Amino acid sequence: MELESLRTILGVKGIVTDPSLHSAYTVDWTRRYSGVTPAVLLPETTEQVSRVVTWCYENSVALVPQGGNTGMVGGATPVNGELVLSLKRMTEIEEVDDSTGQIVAQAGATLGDIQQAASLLGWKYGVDLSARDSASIGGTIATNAGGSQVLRHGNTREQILGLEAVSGTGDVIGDLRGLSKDNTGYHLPGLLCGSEGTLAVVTRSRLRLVRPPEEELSILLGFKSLNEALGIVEEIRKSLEDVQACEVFFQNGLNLVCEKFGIPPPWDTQLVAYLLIDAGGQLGLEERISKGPLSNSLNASNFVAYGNDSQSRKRLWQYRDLHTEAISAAGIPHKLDVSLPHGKLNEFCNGVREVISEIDNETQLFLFGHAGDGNIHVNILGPDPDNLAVDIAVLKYVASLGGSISAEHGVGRAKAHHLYLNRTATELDIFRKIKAVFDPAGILNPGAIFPR
Ligand code: 2HG
Ligand code: ZN
Repeated sequence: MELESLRTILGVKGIVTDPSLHSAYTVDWTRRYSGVTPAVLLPETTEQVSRVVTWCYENSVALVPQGGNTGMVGGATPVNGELVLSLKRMTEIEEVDDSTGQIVAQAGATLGDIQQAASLLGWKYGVDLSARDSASIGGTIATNAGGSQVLRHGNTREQILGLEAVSGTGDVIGDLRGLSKDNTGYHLPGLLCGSEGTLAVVTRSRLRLVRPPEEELSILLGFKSLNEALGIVEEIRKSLEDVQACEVFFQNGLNLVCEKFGIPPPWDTQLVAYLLIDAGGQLGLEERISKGPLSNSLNASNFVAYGNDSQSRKRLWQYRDLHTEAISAAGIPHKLDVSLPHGKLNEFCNGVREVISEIDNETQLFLFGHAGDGNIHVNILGPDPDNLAVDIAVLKYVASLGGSISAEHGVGRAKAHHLYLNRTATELDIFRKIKAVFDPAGILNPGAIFPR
Protein backbone atom coordinates (compact mmCIF):
# COMPACT_ATOMS: atom_id res chain seq x y z
CA MET A 1 0.00 0.00 0.00
CA GLU A 2 1.22 3.48 -0.89
CA LEU A 3 1.47 5.14 2.52
CA GLU A 4 3.47 8.24 1.58
CA SER A 5 0.39 10.44 1.21
CA LEU A 6 -0.76 9.45 4.71
CA ARG A 7 2.70 10.28 6.07
CA THR A 8 2.42 13.69 4.47
CA ILE A 9 -0.96 14.30 6.12
CA LEU A 10 0.01 12.99 9.56
CA GLY A 11 3.71 13.72 9.88
CA VAL A 12 6.30 11.17 10.99
CA LYS A 13 4.86 10.81 14.50
CA GLY A 14 1.35 10.27 13.18
CA ILE A 15 1.95 6.96 11.41
CA VAL A 16 3.43 3.75 12.79
CA THR A 17 4.37 1.18 10.17
CA ASP A 18 6.75 -0.99 12.21
CA PRO A 19 4.76 -4.22 12.89
CA SER A 20 6.64 -4.83 16.16
CA LEU A 21 4.84 -1.74 17.54
CA HIS A 22 1.35 -2.79 16.44
CA SER A 23 0.23 -5.37 18.98
CA ALA A 24 -1.47 -2.83 21.28
CA TYR A 25 -3.75 -1.94 18.36
CA THR A 26 -4.29 -5.24 16.58
CA VAL A 27 -5.42 -7.52 19.42
CA ASP A 28 -8.61 -6.76 21.29
CA TRP A 29 -8.87 -6.70 25.10
CA THR A 30 -10.23 -10.26 25.28
CA ARG A 31 -7.40 -11.65 23.08
CA ARG A 32 -10.12 -13.46 21.15
CA TYR A 33 -9.85 -11.16 18.11
CA SER A 34 -6.64 -10.22 16.41
CA GLY A 35 -5.44 -8.96 13.06
CA VAL A 36 -2.62 -7.19 11.26
CA THR A 37 -2.39 -3.72 9.83
CA PRO A 38 -0.09 -1.99 7.34
CA ALA A 39 -0.07 1.07 9.62
CA VAL A 40 -1.52 2.63 12.73
CA LEU A 41 -2.60 6.20 12.01
CA LEU A 42 -2.51 8.69 14.88
CA PRO A 43 -4.07 12.01 13.89
CA GLU A 44 -4.04 15.00 16.24
CA THR A 45 -6.84 17.08 14.73
CA THR A 46 -10.24 16.68 13.10
CA GLU A 47 -8.76 18.11 9.94
CA GLN A 48 -6.19 15.32 9.82
CA VAL A 49 -8.91 12.70 10.40
CA SER A 50 -10.89 14.23 7.56
CA ARG A 51 -7.91 14.23 5.18
CA VAL A 52 -7.04 10.62 6.09
CA VAL A 53 -10.61 9.39 5.53
CA THR A 54 -10.85 11.36 2.28
CA TRP A 55 -7.67 9.65 1.07
CA CYS A 56 -9.04 6.24 2.10
CA TYR A 57 -12.34 6.98 0.34
CA GLU A 58 -10.62 8.04 -2.86
CA ASN A 59 -8.33 5.02 -2.81
CA SER A 60 -10.89 2.48 -1.52
CA VAL A 61 -8.77 1.62 1.51
CA ALA A 62 -10.57 0.25 4.56
CA LEU A 63 -9.87 1.49 8.08
CA VAL A 64 -10.86 0.55 11.59
CA PRO A 65 -11.44 3.50 13.96
CA GLN A 66 -10.15 2.78 17.45
CA GLY A 67 -10.25 4.46 20.87
CA GLY A 68 -8.66 2.90 23.95
CA ASN A 69 -8.96 -0.62 22.48
CA THR A 70 -10.82 -1.85 25.55
CA GLY A 71 -13.72 -3.30 23.53
CA MET A 72 -14.80 -6.92 24.00
CA VAL A 73 -16.52 -7.79 20.72
CA GLY A 74 -13.72 -7.36 18.17
CA GLY A 75 -15.32 -4.08 17.10
CA ALA A 76 -12.03 -2.21 16.62
CA THR A 77 -9.76 -5.01 15.43
CA PRO A 78 -8.24 -5.00 11.92
CA VAL A 79 -9.06 -8.66 11.26
CA ASN A 80 -8.82 -8.22 7.49
CA GLY A 81 -5.66 -6.16 7.35
CA GLU A 82 -7.35 -2.73 7.54
CA LEU A 83 -5.53 0.45 8.55
CA VAL A 84 -6.07 1.33 12.22
CA LEU A 85 -7.18 4.91 12.83
CA SER A 86 -6.40 5.47 16.50
CA LEU A 87 -7.77 8.60 18.18
CA LYS A 88 -5.25 8.19 21.02
CA ARG A 89 -3.45 11.47 20.39
CA MET A 90 -6.65 13.55 20.34
CA THR A 91 -6.92 13.88 24.11
CA GLU A 92 -7.70 17.53 24.66
CA ILE A 93 -10.44 18.59 27.06
CA GLU A 94 -11.39 21.83 25.39
CA GLU A 95 -13.94 23.29 27.79
CA VAL A 96 -15.76 22.59 31.03
CA ASP A 97 -18.65 25.03 31.24
CA ASP A 98 -19.54 25.59 34.86
CA SER A 99 -22.64 27.62 34.10
CA THR A 100 -24.33 25.01 31.92
CA GLY A 101 -22.69 21.82 33.23
CA GLN A 102 -21.28 20.79 29.87
CA ILE A 103 -17.90 19.47 28.78
CA VAL A 104 -16.29 19.48 25.34
CA ALA A 105 -13.50 17.05 24.55
CA GLN A 106 -11.66 15.37 21.73
CA ALA A 107 -12.50 11.71 21.19
CA GLY A 108 -9.25 10.28 22.56
CA ALA A 109 -9.62 11.72 26.08
CA THR A 110 -10.24 8.85 28.47
CA LEU A 111 -13.47 8.45 30.39
CA GLY A 112 -11.37 8.97 33.54
CA ASP A 113 -10.03 12.30 32.14
CA ILE A 114 -13.61 13.47 31.58
CA GLN A 115 -14.68 12.40 35.06
CA GLN A 116 -11.72 14.16 36.62
CA ALA A 117 -12.11 17.40 34.65
CA ALA A 118 -15.79 17.50 35.59
CA SER A 119 -15.12 16.85 39.26
CA LEU A 120 -12.50 19.61 39.46
CA LEU A 121 -15.29 22.09 38.75
CA GLY A 122 -17.80 20.44 41.07
CA TRP A 123 -19.62 18.39 38.40
CA LYS A 124 -19.89 14.70 37.63
CA TYR A 125 -20.06 12.74 34.36
CA GLY A 126 -22.91 10.23 34.61
CA VAL A 127 -21.20 7.24 32.96
CA ASP A 128 -18.78 5.02 34.84
CA LEU A 129 -17.19 1.65 34.07
CA SER A 130 -14.18 -0.25 35.30
CA ALA A 131 -12.05 0.43 32.17
CA ARG A 132 -12.43 4.18 32.85
CA ASP A 133 -8.70 4.90 32.73
CA SER A 134 -8.13 3.33 29.30
CA ALA A 135 -11.49 3.57 27.55
CA SER A 136 -11.67 6.67 25.37
CA ILE A 137 -14.71 8.89 25.42
CA GLY A 138 -14.99 8.47 21.64
CA GLY A 139 -15.05 4.69 22.04
CA THR A 140 -17.75 4.93 24.69
CA ILE A 141 -19.78 7.08 22.28
CA ALA A 142 -19.19 4.73 19.34
CA THR A 143 -20.47 1.81 21.42
CA ASN A 144 -23.09 3.71 23.46
CA ALA A 145 -21.37 2.34 26.57
CA GLY A 146 -23.53 1.70 29.62
CA GLY A 147 -21.63 0.82 32.77
CA SER A 148 -22.80 0.79 36.34
CA GLN A 149 -24.83 4.01 36.68
CA VAL A 150 -27.32 3.57 33.84
CA LEU A 151 -30.06 3.17 36.45
CA ARG A 152 -29.60 6.78 37.47
CA HIS A 153 -28.13 8.62 34.49
CA GLY A 154 -28.82 6.49 31.40
CA ASN A 155 -26.41 5.17 28.75
CA THR A 156 -23.81 7.29 26.95
CA ARG A 157 -26.40 8.35 24.34
CA GLU A 158 -28.32 10.20 27.05
CA GLN A 159 -25.26 12.33 27.88
CA ILE A 160 -24.55 13.63 24.38
CA LEU A 161 -25.44 17.22 23.56
CA GLY A 162 -23.46 17.48 20.36
CA LEU A 163 -21.04 15.48 18.22
CA GLU A 164 -18.49 16.24 15.58
CA ALA A 165 -17.63 13.35 13.28
CA VAL A 166 -16.04 12.52 9.94
CA SER A 167 -18.21 10.55 7.54
CA GLY A 168 -16.96 7.82 5.19
CA THR A 169 -16.40 10.40 2.45
CA GLY A 170 -14.13 12.47 4.70
CA ASP A 171 -16.73 15.19 5.34
CA VAL A 172 -16.91 16.78 8.79
CA ILE A 173 -20.49 16.64 10.12
CA GLY A 174 -22.36 17.58 13.30
CA ASP A 175 -21.98 20.48 15.70
CA LEU A 176 -21.00 21.19 19.28
CA ARG A 177 -23.38 24.05 20.09
CA GLY A 178 -25.08 22.15 22.91
CA LEU A 179 -28.54 23.62 22.37
CA SER A 180 -31.08 22.34 24.87
CA LYS A 181 -33.71 22.30 22.14
CA ASP A 182 -32.95 21.57 18.51
CA ASN A 183 -35.47 19.69 16.40
CA THR A 184 -33.94 20.40 13.01
CA GLY A 185 -34.58 17.04 11.41
CA TYR A 186 -32.84 13.75 12.08
CA HIS A 187 -30.82 13.51 15.28
CA LEU A 188 -27.30 12.70 14.13
CA PRO A 189 -25.72 12.25 17.59
CA GLY A 190 -28.36 9.68 18.46
CA LEU A 191 -27.65 7.77 15.27
CA LEU A 192 -23.86 7.97 15.37
CA CYS A 193 -23.73 6.99 19.05
CA GLY A 194 -23.68 3.19 19.04
CA SER A 195 -22.84 2.96 15.34
CA GLU A 196 -19.42 1.47 16.20
CA GLY A 197 -17.41 3.45 13.67
CA THR A 198 -19.38 2.06 10.74
CA LEU A 199 -20.98 5.39 9.74
CA ALA A 200 -18.46 8.02 10.82
CA VAL A 201 -15.44 8.59 13.03
CA VAL A 202 -16.37 10.57 16.15
CA THR A 203 -13.76 13.30 16.66
CA ARG A 204 -15.20 15.61 19.36
CA SER A 205 -18.23 15.73 21.62
CA ARG A 206 -20.14 18.01 23.97
CA LEU A 207 -21.48 16.09 26.96
CA ARG A 208 -23.94 16.76 29.71
CA LEU A 209 -22.70 16.75 33.31
CA VAL A 210 -24.72 16.17 36.46
CA ARG A 211 -24.42 17.48 40.01
CA PRO A 212 -22.52 15.00 42.21
CA PRO A 213 -24.41 13.59 45.18
CA GLU A 214 -23.74 15.09 48.62
CA GLU A 215 -23.09 11.65 50.02
CA GLU A 216 -22.41 8.18 48.59
CA LEU A 217 -22.86 4.78 50.16
CA SER A 218 -22.17 1.24 48.95
CA ILE A 219 -23.84 -1.81 50.43
CA LEU A 220 -22.82 -5.40 49.75
CA LEU A 221 -25.47 -8.00 50.45
CA GLY A 222 -24.91 -11.76 50.41
CA PHE A 223 -27.73 -14.24 49.71
CA LYS A 224 -28.19 -17.96 50.09
CA SER A 225 -30.41 -18.13 47.04
CA LEU A 226 -30.50 -16.50 43.64
CA ASN A 227 -34.23 -15.94 43.80
CA GLU A 228 -33.92 -14.03 47.06
CA ALA A 229 -31.25 -11.73 45.58
CA LEU A 230 -33.01 -11.05 42.31
CA GLY A 231 -36.35 -10.53 44.07
CA ILE A 232 -34.91 -7.46 45.72
CA VAL A 233 -33.63 -6.09 42.41
CA GLU A 234 -37.19 -5.69 41.16
CA GLU A 235 -38.06 -3.82 44.36
CA ILE A 236 -35.10 -1.53 43.90
CA ARG A 237 -35.98 -0.86 40.28
CA LYS A 238 -39.43 0.27 41.39
CA SER A 239 -38.14 2.86 43.87
CA LEU A 240 -35.08 4.37 42.23
CA GLU A 241 -34.57 7.34 44.50
CA ASP A 242 -30.94 7.46 45.69
CA VAL A 243 -29.91 4.15 44.06
CA GLN A 244 -27.32 4.68 41.35
CA ALA A 245 -26.07 1.15 40.78
CA CYS A 246 -27.29 -2.36 41.50
CA GLU A 247 -24.76 -5.00 40.53
CA VAL A 248 -24.86 -8.76 40.85
CA PHE A 249 -22.21 -11.49 41.06
CA PHE A 250 -22.06 -15.07 42.24
CA GLN A 251 -19.96 -17.18 44.57
CA ASN A 252 -17.75 -18.82 41.92
CA GLY A 253 -16.80 -15.40 40.46
CA LEU A 254 -16.10 -14.01 43.92
CA ASN A 255 -13.88 -17.01 44.74
CA LEU A 256 -11.90 -16.48 41.54
CA VAL A 257 -11.43 -12.76 42.28
CA CYS A 258 -10.28 -13.43 45.85
CA GLU A 259 -7.89 -16.18 44.74
CA LYS A 260 -6.39 -14.24 41.84
CA PHE A 261 -5.89 -10.97 43.73
CA GLY A 262 -5.22 -12.43 47.18
CA ILE A 263 -7.99 -10.48 48.87
CA PRO A 264 -10.07 -11.78 51.77
CA PRO A 265 -13.71 -12.61 50.99
CA PRO A 266 -16.39 -10.43 52.59
CA TRP A 267 -17.58 -13.38 54.73
CA ASP A 268 -16.23 -16.89 55.34
CA THR A 269 -19.53 -18.55 54.45
CA GLN A 270 -19.97 -19.79 50.89
CA LEU A 271 -23.17 -18.11 49.70
CA VAL A 272 -24.90 -18.11 46.30
CA ALA A 273 -25.41 -14.57 45.07
CA TYR A 274 -24.28 -11.06 45.96
CA LEU A 275 -25.77 -7.65 45.24
CA LEU A 276 -23.67 -4.53 45.36
CA ILE A 277 -25.86 -1.50 45.73
CA ASP A 278 -24.55 1.99 45.32
CA ALA A 279 -26.52 4.98 46.46
CA GLY A 280 -25.88 8.68 46.09
CA GLY A 281 -27.98 11.63 47.18
CA GLN A 282 -28.56 14.23 49.85
CA LEU A 283 -27.19 13.70 53.34
CA GLY A 284 -29.03 11.08 55.40
CA LEU A 285 -28.74 8.30 52.84
CA GLU A 286 -28.23 5.47 55.30
CA GLU A 287 -31.36 6.32 57.21
CA ARG A 288 -33.49 6.67 54.09
CA ILE A 289 -32.21 3.38 52.66
CA SER A 290 -32.81 1.53 55.89
CA LYS A 291 -36.49 2.48 55.56
CA GLY A 292 -36.79 1.66 51.83
CA PRO A 293 -37.24 -1.62 49.92
CA LEU A 294 -33.97 -2.94 51.30
CA SER A 295 -35.03 -2.59 54.92
CA ASN A 296 -36.03 -6.22 55.45
CA SER A 297 -32.83 -7.61 53.96
CA LEU A 298 -30.65 -5.11 55.78
CA ASN A 299 -32.21 -5.84 59.15
CA ALA A 300 -32.62 -9.59 58.82
CA SER A 301 -29.37 -10.60 57.12
CA ASN A 302 -26.00 -11.48 58.62
CA PHE A 303 -24.40 -10.77 55.30
CA VAL A 304 -24.42 -6.99 54.96
CA ALA A 305 -21.36 -4.77 54.62
CA TYR A 306 -21.39 -0.98 54.32
CA GLY A 307 -18.90 1.27 52.58
CA ASN A 308 -19.39 4.90 53.51
CA ASP A 309 -16.06 6.46 52.57
CA SER A 310 -14.07 6.16 49.38
CA GLN A 311 -11.72 3.51 50.74
CA SER A 312 -14.37 1.20 52.12
CA ARG A 313 -16.55 1.67 49.02
CA LYS A 314 -13.57 0.78 46.84
CA ARG A 315 -12.99 -2.34 48.92
CA LEU A 316 -16.53 -3.52 48.24
CA TRP A 317 -16.45 -2.54 44.56
CA GLN A 318 -13.28 -4.50 43.91
CA TYR A 319 -15.21 -7.76 44.37
CA ARG A 320 -17.35 -6.73 41.39
CA ASP A 321 -14.90 -4.71 39.28
CA LEU A 322 -12.15 -7.35 39.29
CA HIS A 323 -14.31 -10.08 37.74
CA THR A 324 -13.24 -9.31 34.16
CA GLU A 325 -9.53 -9.44 34.94
CA ALA A 326 -9.78 -12.52 37.15
CA ILE A 327 -11.65 -14.47 34.45
CA SER A 328 -9.27 -13.28 31.77
CA ALA A 329 -6.34 -14.53 33.84
CA ALA A 330 -7.95 -17.98 33.93
CA GLY A 331 -8.36 -18.25 30.15
CA ILE A 332 -9.85 -16.62 27.07
CA PRO A 333 -13.55 -16.47 27.81
CA HIS A 334 -16.48 -16.47 25.44
CA LYS A 335 -18.13 -13.20 26.43
CA LEU A 336 -21.81 -12.65 25.91
CA ASP A 337 -23.15 -9.32 27.08
CA VAL A 338 -26.92 -9.67 27.16
CA SER A 339 -29.95 -8.00 28.67
CA LEU A 340 -33.31 -9.38 29.74
CA PRO A 341 -36.67 -7.72 30.05
CA HIS A 342 -38.06 -6.90 33.49
CA GLY A 343 -39.09 -10.03 35.32
CA LYS A 344 -36.97 -12.42 33.21
CA LEU A 345 -33.58 -12.05 34.87
CA ASN A 346 -34.28 -14.76 37.37
CA GLU A 347 -35.45 -17.25 34.74
CA PHE A 348 -32.40 -16.51 32.61
CA CYS A 349 -29.83 -16.88 35.40
CA ASN A 350 -31.45 -20.15 36.46
CA GLY A 351 -31.89 -21.49 32.92
CA VAL A 352 -28.67 -20.51 31.18
CA ARG A 353 -26.57 -23.08 33.01
CA GLU A 354 -28.72 -25.89 31.63
CA VAL A 355 -28.72 -24.40 28.12
CA ILE A 356 -24.92 -24.46 28.19
CA SER A 357 -24.45 -27.87 29.78
CA GLU A 358 -26.71 -29.50 27.21
CA ILE A 359 -24.04 -28.62 24.65
CA ASP A 360 -20.87 -28.83 26.70
CA ASN A 361 -20.88 -29.91 30.33
CA GLU A 362 -17.21 -29.16 30.90
CA THR A 363 -17.46 -25.40 30.73
CA GLN A 364 -16.99 -22.98 33.58
CA LEU A 365 -19.71 -20.36 33.69
CA PHE A 366 -19.38 -16.96 35.36
CA LEU A 367 -22.35 -14.63 35.53
CA PHE A 368 -22.12 -11.07 36.77
CA GLY A 369 -23.30 -7.65 35.75
CA HIS A 370 -25.69 -4.80 36.11
CA ALA A 371 -28.73 -6.46 37.66
CA GLY A 372 -30.58 -3.16 37.91
CA ASP A 373 -30.48 -2.84 34.11
CA GLY A 374 -31.26 -6.52 33.49
CA ASN A 375 -27.76 -6.71 31.95
CA ILE A 376 -25.79 -9.89 32.60
CA HIS A 377 -22.24 -10.60 31.44
CA VAL A 378 -22.11 -14.28 30.57
CA ASN A 379 -18.47 -15.42 30.62
CA ILE A 380 -17.79 -18.99 29.57
CA LEU A 381 -14.40 -20.69 29.87
CA GLY A 382 -13.69 -23.97 28.16
CA PRO A 383 -14.79 -24.11 24.52
CA ASP A 384 -12.20 -23.32 21.83
CA PRO A 385 -12.32 -19.69 20.73
CA ASP A 386 -13.75 -20.65 17.33
CA ASN A 387 -16.35 -23.06 18.64
CA LEU A 388 -19.50 -20.95 18.76
CA ALA A 389 -22.02 -23.66 19.63
CA VAL A 390 -22.45 -22.52 23.22
CA ASP A 391 -22.52 -18.82 22.26
CA ILE A 392 -25.29 -19.37 19.74
CA ALA A 393 -27.36 -21.43 22.17
CA VAL A 394 -27.13 -18.73 24.84
CA LEU A 395 -27.96 -15.92 22.41
CA LYS A 396 -30.96 -17.85 21.09
CA TYR A 397 -32.11 -18.42 24.65
CA VAL A 398 -31.82 -14.68 25.38
CA ALA A 399 -33.80 -13.82 22.25
CA SER A 400 -36.48 -16.38 23.16
CA LEU A 401 -36.94 -14.56 26.48
CA GLY A 402 -37.33 -11.23 24.68
CA GLY A 403 -33.86 -9.95 25.61
CA SER A 404 -31.06 -8.27 23.68
CA ILE A 405 -28.01 -10.18 22.43
CA SER A 406 -25.89 -7.06 22.87
CA ALA A 407 -26.65 -4.90 25.89
CA GLU A 408 -23.73 -2.50 26.25
CA HIS A 409 -20.60 -3.82 24.52
CA GLY A 410 -21.85 -3.48 20.94
CA VAL A 411 -22.16 -5.89 18.04
CA GLY A 412 -18.63 -5.64 16.69
CA ARG A 413 -17.53 -8.73 14.84
CA ALA A 414 -18.59 -11.09 17.64
CA LYS A 415 -22.34 -10.68 17.21
CA ALA A 416 -22.57 -9.56 13.58
CA HIS A 417 -23.74 -12.97 12.38
CA HIS A 418 -26.38 -13.21 15.11
CA LEU A 419 -28.10 -9.85 14.77
CA TYR A 420 -31.00 -11.55 12.99
CA LEU A 421 -31.98 -12.91 16.40
CA ASN A 422 -33.06 -9.41 17.46
CA ARG A 423 -33.56 -7.54 14.19
CA THR A 424 -35.95 -8.25 11.31
CA ALA A 425 -34.74 -8.62 7.73
CA THR A 426 -36.39 -5.27 6.95
CA GLU A 427 -34.55 -3.56 9.80
CA LEU A 428 -31.21 -5.03 8.73
CA ASP A 429 -31.87 -3.86 5.20
CA ILE A 430 -32.55 -0.31 6.46
CA PHE A 431 -29.33 -0.50 8.52
CA ARG A 432 -27.37 -1.38 5.38
CA LYS A 433 -28.91 1.47 3.43
CA ILE A 434 -28.09 3.95 6.19
CA LYS A 435 -24.50 2.71 6.18
CA ALA A 436 -24.27 3.18 2.41
CA VAL A 437 -25.35 6.82 2.74
CA PHE A 438 -22.69 7.68 5.32
CA ASP A 439 -20.02 5.40 3.93
CA PRO A 440 -20.67 4.82 0.21
CA ALA A 441 -17.33 3.09 -0.40
CA GLY A 442 -17.76 0.75 2.61
CA ILE A 443 -14.37 1.70 4.04
CA LEU A 444 -15.40 2.34 7.67
CA ASN A 445 -14.95 -0.66 9.96
CA PRO A 446 -16.03 -3.31 7.45
CA GLY A 447 -17.20 -6.50 9.18
CA ALA A 448 -18.48 -4.73 12.30
CA ILE A 449 -22.28 -4.89 12.77
CA PHE A 450 -22.64 -6.23 9.19
CA PRO A 451 -20.94 -9.55 8.43
CA ARG A 452 -18.52 -9.32 5.51
C1 2HG B 1 -18.26 -4.86 33.28
O1 2HG B 1 -19.44 -4.64 33.55
C2 2HG B 1 -17.81 -4.78 31.86
O2 2HG B 1 -17.43 -5.08 34.17
C3 2HG B 1 -17.06 -6.04 31.39
O3 2HG B 1 -18.88 -4.50 31.01
C4 2HG B 1 -17.89 -7.28 31.37
O4 2HG B 1 -15.98 -8.72 31.31
C5 2HG B 1 -17.16 -8.59 31.01
O5 2HG B 1 -17.79 -9.50 30.46
ZN1 ZN C 1 -20.74 -4.16 32.08
